[in-house]
Amino acid sequence: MTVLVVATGNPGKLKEMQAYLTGLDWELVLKPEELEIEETGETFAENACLKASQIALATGQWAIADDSGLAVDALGGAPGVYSARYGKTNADRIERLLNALGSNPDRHARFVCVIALAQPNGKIILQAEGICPGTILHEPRGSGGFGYDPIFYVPEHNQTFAEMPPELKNAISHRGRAFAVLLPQLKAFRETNP
Ligand code: ITT
Repeated sequence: MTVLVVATGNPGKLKEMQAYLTGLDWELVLKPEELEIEETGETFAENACLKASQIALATGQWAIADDSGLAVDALGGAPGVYSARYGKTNADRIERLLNALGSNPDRHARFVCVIALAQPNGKIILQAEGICPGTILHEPRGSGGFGYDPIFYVPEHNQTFAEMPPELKNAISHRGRAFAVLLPQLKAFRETNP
């Protein structure tokens, strides 16, 4: 089986990415911990490609990377690509976001995810984007998931991402939607390039 390096250092993301990739004909391996790629891009797509490409080159293996974040309308799309750098811990990031929004009645937001797949020479061969709209609550709710999940509410399901069973979050999330686009392409690619 061909090795595929899952190029993330975020344990929450890793768990979700593994759920989408398990059962495919790839041997999943973790990114070496010391390999940290600086995210210098200005878009999710640039950063996803950068991470996949650099990790593929550094390991000499296929690599798959996710760049994602939360874009809040009333904050002009912030924290966006800076979602991971918005605070030191998940609690800090949530607190900063809630303070920035204050009592603003416009709570519209969306999670965005771009997944990129690089071959061992660093060339990106597949890319897919997923978006999940929702709103930002005034207080955290739920204990599942990771990151901003406790304040991200999905009206259709009357739950935050952190209140949902993992299978539901995985089915409707930005990451789920990106993988729903990427997986058929990946399977087709494997069939034509065994
Ligand atoms: P890697 O680059 O190593 O994958 P990272 O956490 O630095 O890990 P990003 O730069 O893509 O990854 O930042 C994404 C941030 O957006 C992440 O740290 C969370 O704070 C937030 N985020 C992304 N997807 C999320 C989700 O499904 N639920 C909650 N927060 C999420």
